[in-house]
Amino acid sequence: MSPKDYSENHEPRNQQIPLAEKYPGLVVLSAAPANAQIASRSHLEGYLTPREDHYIRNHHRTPEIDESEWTVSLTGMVDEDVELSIDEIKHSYSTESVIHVMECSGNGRAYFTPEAEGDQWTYGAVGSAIWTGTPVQEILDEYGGVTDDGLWLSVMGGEAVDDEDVFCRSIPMSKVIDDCLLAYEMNGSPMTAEHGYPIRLLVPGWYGNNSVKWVERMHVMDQMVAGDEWESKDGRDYTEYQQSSYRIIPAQDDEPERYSSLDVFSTYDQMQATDEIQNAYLFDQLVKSLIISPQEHTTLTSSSDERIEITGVAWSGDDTVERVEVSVDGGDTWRETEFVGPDLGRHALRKFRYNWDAEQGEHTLLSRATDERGRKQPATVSDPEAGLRGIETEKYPWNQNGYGNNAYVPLGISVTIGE
Ligand SMILES: Nc1nc2c(c(=O)[nH]1)N[C@H]1C(S)=C(S)[C@@H](COP(=O)(O)O)O[C@H]1N2
Ligand SMILES: [Mo]
Repeated sequence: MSPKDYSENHEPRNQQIPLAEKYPGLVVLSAAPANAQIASRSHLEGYLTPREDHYIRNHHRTPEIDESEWTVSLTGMVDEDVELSIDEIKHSYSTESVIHVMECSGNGRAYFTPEAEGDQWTYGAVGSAIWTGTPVQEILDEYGGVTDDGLWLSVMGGEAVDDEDVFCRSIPMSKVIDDCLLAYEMNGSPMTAEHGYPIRLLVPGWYGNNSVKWVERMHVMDQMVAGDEWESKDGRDYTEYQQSSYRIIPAQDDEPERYSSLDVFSTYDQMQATDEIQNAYLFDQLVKSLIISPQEHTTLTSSSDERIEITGVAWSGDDTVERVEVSVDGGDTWRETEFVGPDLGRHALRKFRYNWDAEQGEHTLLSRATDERGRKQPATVSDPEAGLRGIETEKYPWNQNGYGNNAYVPLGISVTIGE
């Protein structure tokens, strides 16, 4: 018997293995397309979520790709169109790594009443990984890509078959230049097929829907994908996931207006600037936190010299987490927590701790994070009738597709302190 070759070019063709077997730490919401979330908050305890425990969110089938045959084309406002091999992307440019907490914009959809359409993710469509790849800027520079502010890079996934909508996202050029990678490794290993093997876009700090997997083409444009040309290019729609999905659409709205360009990129700001943009796009992540310990529904004992430690994690988008408070009385009063452990950068997890001198009885524990611009998690999700477009008076706006929910009350836990 010859030894097995585990080199990176031999990513096993193991898609015959059922999803639940390949990812035992995940709860499968749907097997085809693959959608699965973390089974427990404790998966977020480390600074990195193991590759097999990182949530999966796919719209189409997972493609089986041979990396030696795959290419990424670069087209649009460039000197000349080119096709890049994975080998060139990996070896002809510098290599950078970034720790990024990636959250699906549908995370927390399960807490909408009435129910919003789509898979009912609770808190588990979030994971932290160190992503390694090539800065997109270097590739654009090499081939004369125009990188002025106001331009867009539309990045297209290669997994759609027949007349399926192409998973395509237009990313503002300023964000591409500052932060984006064409990533080929996750936590130091090649990505699994489900996470985008052999190549994906990585947009640090932004909702997962921006980090296009199985990248097949990058197109430099002076607008986002919008309009007839992109709605029926070669018989397929490239605009669905930019212009129709991944928008904040309150109950009273029909189809959202399709903008060809924007100059406000913060999701939060778009949600507030209701005169300019009626239906925000899901770009950077809203600030959020989760208590990890103690666990839900536990009975604990407390004595005067041994306090109970409340720990958890917080993350945000392009603005760092500045502060996390906890409440042990369901939100009546709040206490300041301290950050513990290293600050691994603005796109990484922040861990917090509070030593609780607990009294006997039943307690509802909540955590609430604030980012450096003073934006706090709201308490609950609004009723659809409220018609909100942005966060107002402690309410997260109910929206048709259940996106972006960062309200803290549904994430709370209850514990009992015994003698
Ligand atoms: N090509 C392509 N890229 C994609 C998707 C997809 O369906 N197709 N899903 C997106 C969404 S909605 C999310 S949240 C992330 C999930 O990445 P993960 O499965 O590695 O966690 O991938 C994004 N990139
Ligand atoms: Mo997502």
